[in-house]
Amino acid sequence: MKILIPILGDQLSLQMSSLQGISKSNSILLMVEVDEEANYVPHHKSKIAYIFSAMRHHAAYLRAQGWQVDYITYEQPDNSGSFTGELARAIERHAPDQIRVSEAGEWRVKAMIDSWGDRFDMAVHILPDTRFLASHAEFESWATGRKQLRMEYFYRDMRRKSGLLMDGDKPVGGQWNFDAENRKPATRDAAMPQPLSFPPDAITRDVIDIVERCFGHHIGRMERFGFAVTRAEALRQQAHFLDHALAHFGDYQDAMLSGEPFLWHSILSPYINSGLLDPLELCHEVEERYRQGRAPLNAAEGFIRQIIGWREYIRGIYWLAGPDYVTRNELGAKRPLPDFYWTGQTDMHCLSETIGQTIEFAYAHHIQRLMITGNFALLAGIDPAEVHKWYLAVYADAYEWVELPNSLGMSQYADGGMVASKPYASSGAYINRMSDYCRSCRFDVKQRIGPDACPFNALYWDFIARNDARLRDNPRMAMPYKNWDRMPQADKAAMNVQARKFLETLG
Ligand code: FAD
Ligand code: DLZ
Ligand code: SF4
Repeated sequence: MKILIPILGDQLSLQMSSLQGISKSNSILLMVEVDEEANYVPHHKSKIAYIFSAMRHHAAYLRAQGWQVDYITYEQPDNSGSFTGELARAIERHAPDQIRVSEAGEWRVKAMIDSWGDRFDMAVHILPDTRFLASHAEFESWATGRKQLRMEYFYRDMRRKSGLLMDGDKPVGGQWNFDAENRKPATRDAAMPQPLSFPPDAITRDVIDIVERCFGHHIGRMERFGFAVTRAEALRQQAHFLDHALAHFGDYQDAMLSGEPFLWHSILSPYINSGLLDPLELCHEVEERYRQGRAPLNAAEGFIRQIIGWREYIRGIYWLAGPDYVTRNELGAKRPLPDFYWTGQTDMHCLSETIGQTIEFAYAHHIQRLMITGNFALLAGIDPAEVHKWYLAVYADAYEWVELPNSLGMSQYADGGMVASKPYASSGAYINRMSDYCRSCRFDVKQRIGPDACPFNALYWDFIARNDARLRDNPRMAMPYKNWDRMPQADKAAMNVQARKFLETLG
């Protein structure tokens, strides 16, 4: 019995379900660099280079472990450009009896894999992706019958299930969530950690050349490409984070500083999502640091919540919501994405800083994504489908299952509150409190009206006013509407004019 096993670009782990319980001598692993995947959105150049290089290194690693790997490079002359086309060619080459594959991470590729059985008239075994704590069935059964889905309650179940930070059946420290301690603004500090940067080896340099040649028009710079491209390198970044950043991860999780893209974040998401790192193994390491007294509880709990809480919850929502989720637009936002999202060229310093580092590193941390680029798009009424495609393109960690509920749901409220209990909308005051951006901005964060007024201020009140019918009844929006109702009519009108004038400048 000969088995052909496609390994997708985000399945770079020896633990994949497709590799368990079969003989290496009867199996051929198929890995393909294809145009369809590289171009379904205009991915950041570093993202493509990272994935191709990590795939090439993983193929070498698999071979060293005794697997037979058939690897098709992007520039191979007969490369058909699609998963299905490459599978067809591989079937001709190897004449397998069976195809075996771990399930895809998104609806688009799932539909493709679901069609293979008929198309190739062959048994196709699709196995669950066991890199997650909750299966699809478990998430569905958790969600069934609940009036509102909230991450916090799901997270508590995941704590119980994994045993992470538990004392028997009680949470360590007597509390499930220490988020209230995790909102400190940061000051620049000589001891601030920087993530490791891995100099490109010959494989990565080749891939960077290909990307420059074939995707030169895509967003991004690769001069400072420093991603880990093997599991061994990713484990070094993991250890570096645990040793140098975890202890302050909680305190400064929401902070932003000019010229400091990484702060105390882990910079591990590309590796976790593509399979080089195991999320649960990482969480156990984090707990271990806490138990050894090397990281405080607010940091360890905060980090573990991001992984077994938010990451798992977001995946659950993606599959629960179905393939039409991508079309949701609860607030009816229609404006096109401003060009500066692709160039970083805007006078608004918070945006130029966040987008600038995105272009440079294919990275921005959560609060930058949520409260700078996301918040601006929400306030300005940008079409959520365009916002989604931007996030999917520009970040090295972006795969639809994790990006879409975060962008369309959490940040744009386009799902009407499935992910977030209220819109993450804020004026300039929040940005000023959590960052030093406003100090270097040509706009004045304290002003609401006039040529120097921070655009976020009038846009915020314009957002509140134009979504009155949709949001006023949300109990978590009671305060903004109370303040809006108290505002003198003349101020409301001036704010509206200010917002309109600004929006006209977006084109
Ligand atoms: P850290 O701050 O160190 O957090 C640790 C880990 O927790 C991350 O590596 C990640 O695996 C996980 N995590 C944290 N928050 C989330 C979350 N909300 N959803 C899922 N996992 C989370 N994350 C992605 O992995 N891919 C995306 O495409 C993506 N798109 C996003 C789009 C928007 C609009 C927003 C608001 C968030 C998005 N996130 C996405 C979540 C989060 O911003 C990133 O996971 C995080 O910034 C990655 O950087 P880090 O590894 O340094 O994370
Ligand atoms: C994101 C991406 C890119 C840019 N290129 C490839 C590729 O050439 N080959 C591949 O197998 N995977 C690639 N990926 C990741 C896939 O898009 C991802 O594995 C699927 O979307 C899984 O759902
Ligand atoms: Fe951003 Fe407004 Fe602050 Fe400028 S003043 S950095 S636009 S929040």
